[in-house]
Amino acid sequence: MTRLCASTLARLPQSVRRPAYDRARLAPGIVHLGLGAFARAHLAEYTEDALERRFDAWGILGASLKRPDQRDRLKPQDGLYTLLKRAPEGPGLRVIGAVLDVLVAPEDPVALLKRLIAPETRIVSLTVTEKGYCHDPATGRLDPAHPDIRHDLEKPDAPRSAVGILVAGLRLRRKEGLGPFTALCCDNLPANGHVLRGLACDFAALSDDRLSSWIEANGAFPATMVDRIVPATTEADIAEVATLIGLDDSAPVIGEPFRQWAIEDVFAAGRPAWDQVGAQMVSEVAPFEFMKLRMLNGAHSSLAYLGYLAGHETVAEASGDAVLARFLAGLWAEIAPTVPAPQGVALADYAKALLARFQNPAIRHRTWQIAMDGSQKLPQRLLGTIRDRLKAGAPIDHLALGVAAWMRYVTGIDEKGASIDVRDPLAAELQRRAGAAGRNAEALMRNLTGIEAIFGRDLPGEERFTRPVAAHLAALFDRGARATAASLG
Ligand code: CS2
Repeated sequence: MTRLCASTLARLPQSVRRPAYDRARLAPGIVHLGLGAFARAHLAEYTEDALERRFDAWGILGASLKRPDQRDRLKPQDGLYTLLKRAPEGPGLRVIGAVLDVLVAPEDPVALLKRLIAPETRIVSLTVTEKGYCHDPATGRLDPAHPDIRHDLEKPDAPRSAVGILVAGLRLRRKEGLGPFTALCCDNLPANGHVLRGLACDFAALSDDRLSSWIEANGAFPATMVDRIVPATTEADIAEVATLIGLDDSAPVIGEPFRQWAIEDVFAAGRPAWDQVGAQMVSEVAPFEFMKLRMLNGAHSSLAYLGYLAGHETVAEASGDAVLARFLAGLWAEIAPTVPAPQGVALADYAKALLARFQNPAIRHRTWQIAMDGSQKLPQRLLGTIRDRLKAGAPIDHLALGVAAWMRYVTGIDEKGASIDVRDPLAAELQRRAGAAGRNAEALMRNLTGIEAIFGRDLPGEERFTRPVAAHLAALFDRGARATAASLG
């Protein structure tokens, strides 16, 4: 079958939406670090809409920080790819044109730095996942001992971490007398703009205090809340897209129809007209972020661990299980009082909409995928909520079960005795600590809560936290995830 690319665009069936602007005139204004499926289904679609609304030099140049596969798939397609939106009532198809090219940083770090100091680069956006920030998830501060950070301090002109790349770009721009680009964090971190600014300043200060002060004074790091459920693309998706569009596309992305983006409107050098295509430009992102990280991601992670242990492959299956759906309702009832609702939003409606999104039968989002990197996710998804509940003297039964399910999951053995492929930057440490405890719930809870980068210094000594977690953990070992969730009532 013929491949999707600029010269075959015209062959798409009428039903497939395609770029409604002159792509040949599009120049890059955004460099995106970590051009994975999420960014191509979220930032790139908003940018595509903005280009159609008001054409300007806001093409996206992607940079992969590790592997070449996105470049290898997208380059032969001139950057074009299909966004397949899966709704219960049927699919929607759109070919996105906003991505112009993809660089692979480790192959040619100098080419990437050149792009960062090009005057036309006005935004550097990032989706590098939680672990990509080389920080301590419990405190949000840079981990100066991280191997990538140590590497970048030694080789500042060939950086490989996202923070090292950003700071190298800012350093060179300062040297050239150029203003900074806006660094736009689009990852699920709390206060993500503020955290990224801190990381950039911390990193710069390790070699040059003046650069750190310059970044502090001049840098632009808007906070954002990003939302769209985007499961990893499978071979089956690739085959289905080919049938639907009549062309081969090696790089389609799959997403739900829902999308949301709240952005703090503090850009250093302009931005696309995202506000005209549905993004919410706000002065305070925090209420959106609390709502999303705690209600959506907190529930997603808890459901992923419990659902995986209960034998559910996808979120739709897990949330369609009456016992787990009831668990979710109880969990949201614990989370909601800790969330200051954004203006005009009723949290009960938000939770109802979340359940419908989770249950979307057209999306196959694997519990295993969401279970990944729990050590980096737990602090902002569950532990902050738990701290707030404890402060208010409120019960944390459901939240504690979410944490216990993570502990049970990282033992690496499922309820049938099969091994679990635990993916986590701390996997070796988790395995060591879990292995030493065996099936002793109290010991396992102690060993894991002892990881300060996750649980901080306070939680291990907080009996109102450790007691229910250990009790749930014992129940998970004895009776399994479903029965334990059912016992919460
Ligand atoms: C998920 C998120 O993989 C995960 O951990 O919870 O990717 C989630 O799908 C998105 O944040 C939704 O916006």
